[in-house]
Amino acid sequence: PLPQVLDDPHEVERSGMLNMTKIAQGGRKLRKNWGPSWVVLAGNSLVFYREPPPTVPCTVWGPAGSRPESSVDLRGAALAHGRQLSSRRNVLHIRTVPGHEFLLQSDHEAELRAWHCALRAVIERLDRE
Ligand code: I3S
Repeated sequence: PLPQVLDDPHEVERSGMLNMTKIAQGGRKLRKNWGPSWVVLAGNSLVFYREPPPTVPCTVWGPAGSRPESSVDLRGAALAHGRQLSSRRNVLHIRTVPGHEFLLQSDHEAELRAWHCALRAVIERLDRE
């Protein structure tokens, strides 16, 4: 099934390149596997693409027709600093209701802080809905 965000491309809150690793899937711990990802925050979802769109920053969506690598529903998700979970700097930890957990990281502190604010705002909005 297509992620719900594709139904409404106007709701993109933020997009950009981040380093990402999943650390748990359905409550089961996974081995870290850090890698770059094009991340799109839109609607109630966080969507991960392997590649950025070809015309950054004109296009906020992934490459035309490209399929996301994965996406998660942020309703009820928990957001926290990830500093206890990684030796990297500027790390965010997200845990979703079904127990999927991942870390997002940027070498640029301001970039990660902006993601933190955007994610917090979306999660708080979803909590009120
Ligand atoms: O939380 P950990 O186990 O210290 O995370 C590190 C390891 O996953 C390591 O992989 P291997 O154990 O397969 O060699 C990764 O290469 C590191 O990047 C992980 O630590 P950081 O601190 O980068 O999240």
